[in-house]
Formats: sequence, structure tokens, C-alpha cells
Amino acid sequence: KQQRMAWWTQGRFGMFIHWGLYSGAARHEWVKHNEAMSNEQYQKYFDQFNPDLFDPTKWAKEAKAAGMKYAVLTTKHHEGFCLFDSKYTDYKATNTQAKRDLVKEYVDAFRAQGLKVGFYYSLLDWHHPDYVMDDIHPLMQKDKSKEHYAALNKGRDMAKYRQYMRNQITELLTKYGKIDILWLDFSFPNNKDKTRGKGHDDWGSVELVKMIRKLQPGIIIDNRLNLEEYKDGADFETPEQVKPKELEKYRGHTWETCQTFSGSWGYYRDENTWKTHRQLLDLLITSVANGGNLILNVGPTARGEFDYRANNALDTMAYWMHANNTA
Ligand code: FUL
Repeated sequence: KQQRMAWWTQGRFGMFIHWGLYSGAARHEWVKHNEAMSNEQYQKYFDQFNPDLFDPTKWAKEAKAAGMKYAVLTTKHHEGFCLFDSKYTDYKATNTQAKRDLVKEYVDAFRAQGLKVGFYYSLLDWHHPDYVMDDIHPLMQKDKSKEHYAALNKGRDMAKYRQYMRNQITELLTKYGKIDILWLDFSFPNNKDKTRGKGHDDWGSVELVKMIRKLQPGIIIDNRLNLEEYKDGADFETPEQVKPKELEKYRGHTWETCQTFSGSWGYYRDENTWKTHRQLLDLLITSVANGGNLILNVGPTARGEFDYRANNALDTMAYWMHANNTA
């Protein structure tokens, strides 16, 4: 394990990229849930998706200049939309005006800049017809009663959804060459009351990890499969949006803190909580000083560009890296 983690531990700094249909709504990647939207109501973001300004080489160069050594892109977020050309769904970028496999272009561009390449894949899926809806499903928001739960879930079959995930993860790990990180997201501790969030039995986590390690023996996996007790189930912990002063308690663990520029992960145009450049540098320095990694998130617009505020922050980090690099 130490061997396969060596580059990651050494690298320390990565770029998270949350990009999907929600980028078009431009008000949080959980917008479907937050506004309790149906598939029909959400369809307009699929119809309008047209990333005409997408230039992954530009993204990769910015990441590299800022000192980042790896990236993780949302191949599918909770909304269920796939940026890659999957055989197992029509809900994918190739069927939008983009008409192409955006994951492939990302992989090629980031690899060409010498960056390690990671995939985020959501365990939650608010679009798949077999996905059993729970408390945090968009359609459960207005009525969380047992009756509503039963009515919504008639005929849905998690075994079929588990197979769908296995098929898609197999595609991701066999069609794009060597993949360095898999970031699966997310679980609740297993609970008997299935109306609550899901845990490792729902995902078939043990079998999934075995499959992943077989397909990509060198891959690094996050800890959100709810497999803490299972040897080799997780390679690193994922403290999310924690304050710099709280990072000290992770000393001695293997961890990566994931952080946003503002609050949401998906592009949120009108959010006014952007961290200052000083705060961002503090996060990076404090993470490294406490023996961890920082993965800093960019939420590109639906047209495929980084927001000017993200560009400015990345430029500042690049300048800081340049000025302080003694290697
Ligand atoms: C969370 C997700 O629900 C967020 O949308 C985001 O992807 C973050 C990194 O993980 O669990």
C-alpha cells in the first residue's frame, strides 16, 4: 500500500473538478435535491448542455502551474448524468449537444501535462430507474412518509443498480488506460431503516473494491464505501470542508481534505462566499504541515470554462508556488 501511495503522498496537492448538468443551473450540484425537482423538470439542463468552450488542456495547464500533481473529475455525480460514453445509459454527454466523450478528453489532456488522473463516481444516483429512493432523494423532499417511500420505490431493484455501477466502473477502469485514483461518493453507516441513506450492503462495497483492485491494481481508493473494517477497503480519509485549525487531528493518518473556493462544488454563479487567496494558501500549507493532501475544487461553467474568480485564485497559487519553489 505504501508503495502505491508514494506519488500521492509526495504530490500533496490536487484539483477536484465538479462538472455536470447542474453547472447549467449554476446554483449548487445538489440543485435537483434542494429544489425537489423531478426528472422532467431537470431535463432542460440536459437539453441545453453545450460545452462549447471546453478546453481541457487549458484546465490541465492551470492545475499544473498552480503546483497540483493530480486531478479528479466527476464522471457521474448524484444527478446520474455521465460525462463519458457509457454503453449502459442514454443519459450521457455523447447524447447532448457536446456529442463527445468528455472524460476521454480530460484524461488525454491531463496526462499530457504529466498529471495523475482520477475519477469521481457517485454511488448515489437520482436518475437511474432502479435506484431505490431514500431520505435524500429529490423526490422524497416534500414527503418523507413510509407510504410515499413505498409508492415511489415500487418495482425498483437495487441489485440491478449495483450491476449498473459495476458495469460503468468497469468501463471507466478499462477504456481509459491507467487510472490513478477512484473517488467513490458516498455512504451513511449501514442502518436497518432503509429510508435513510445507504451503506456498504446497498453498494455491494466489498465486491466492488475487489473488482476495482483487480482491474487497476495500482489505483488509490477513497474511504466513502463505508468499508473501514475491511482490509484494503480504503486508502485515504476524506475530511470535507474542515477548517485549517481542525486538520491537526488527522496527523498520523493518511488523508486528503477536499475544499471548495466558495461553498458549493458545482458552479454557483451568485455565491458570495469565495475564500480569499490568503485563506487558500493557508489551507494548503496547513494540510501539508499536518501530513495530508489538499484537493481544491473547481466548478466549471456549463460552457466548460473556469470562472474568473477560480482563475484568479489559481494564478495566485501559481505565483506563490513559483516564488517559493526550492526544489
Ligand atoms: C459530497 C457530495 O455530496 C458533494 O456534492 C461533493 O461531491 C463532495 C465532494 O462530496 O459528499
